[in-house]
Amino acid sequence: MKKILVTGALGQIGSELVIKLREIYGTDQVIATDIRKAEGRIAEGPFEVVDVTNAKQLSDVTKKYQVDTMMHLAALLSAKAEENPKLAWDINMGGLVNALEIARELDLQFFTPSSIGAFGPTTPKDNTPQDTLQRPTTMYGVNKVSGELLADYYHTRFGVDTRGVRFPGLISHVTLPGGGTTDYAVEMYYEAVEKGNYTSYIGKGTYMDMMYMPDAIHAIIQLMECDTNKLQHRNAFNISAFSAAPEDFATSIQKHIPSFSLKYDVDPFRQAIADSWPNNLDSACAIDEWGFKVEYDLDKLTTDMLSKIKQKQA
Ligand code: AKB
Repeated sequence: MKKILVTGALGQIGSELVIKLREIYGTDQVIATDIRKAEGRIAEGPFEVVDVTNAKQLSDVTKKYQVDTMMHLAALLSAKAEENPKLAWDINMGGLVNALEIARELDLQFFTPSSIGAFGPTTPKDNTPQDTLQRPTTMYGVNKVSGELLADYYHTRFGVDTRGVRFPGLISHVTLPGGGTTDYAVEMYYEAVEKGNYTSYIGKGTYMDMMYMPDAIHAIIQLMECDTNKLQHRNAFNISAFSAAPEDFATSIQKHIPSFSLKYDVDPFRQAIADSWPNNLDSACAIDEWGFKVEYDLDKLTTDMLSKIKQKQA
């Protein structure tokens, strides 16, 4: 039976991944860690406060629980990283290299996410290939490309079983994202229910890849369970559920809330980040190598998001 340590467990992905992993492998088999104290359902199982930039603290907790797998999620997202590039380097790269060193020493299976942010303005924008130009212009992107290369390096040089995906914007009703460029999509659903309108900081016609959180969680688990011999692109599989611009979300929401209205007040800072990213990725390698598949398209996601947000607020 797997024993898994998750860093950044209170974040947008971690808070749902830990619950799912505990359902599958058992509560005591999944050790949640975060720089903040445990809260909500995450507090119902093993939890430790860990700062991933503190190598000894991370190592001590990993050894204490004798885990065989690490899922390293602790990181700053794109907009936050751009506001504080040095801090982003310290957390995103310092935390990652600490985690990889522990994986090497203890022979752990290892997952860490990359992102559509690993691409840059010179990357082909449409049907972005798996293997292509990566010259990102953001600190987050620099961290993500470096992270992909570092994780590949730990596999080829030390034989660590590293795996990862390039996540698109992730949409969830459980934990709000913080400091990302794609966060507008989540905000739009909440404000559609609460106010009936939304002002988007991302401009009309700006397409980015998106995915509903249950599909993202499923993808992580599927990739980690996959036979190692099937994987050629270990650490940076392109995956996407659909590509959408703000007006596409609005049209989908209007099928449930006809009076919903969308306005724009573009934030040049986050718009510039979005403009440097692809419009839509080609997920063919993930489909071929480990059977990546999603359940939610935009309209199915909208139906579920709106009903879950309404239930929460009832
Ligand atoms: C962000 O917007 O920073 C993230 C991402 C696409 O990596 N959601």
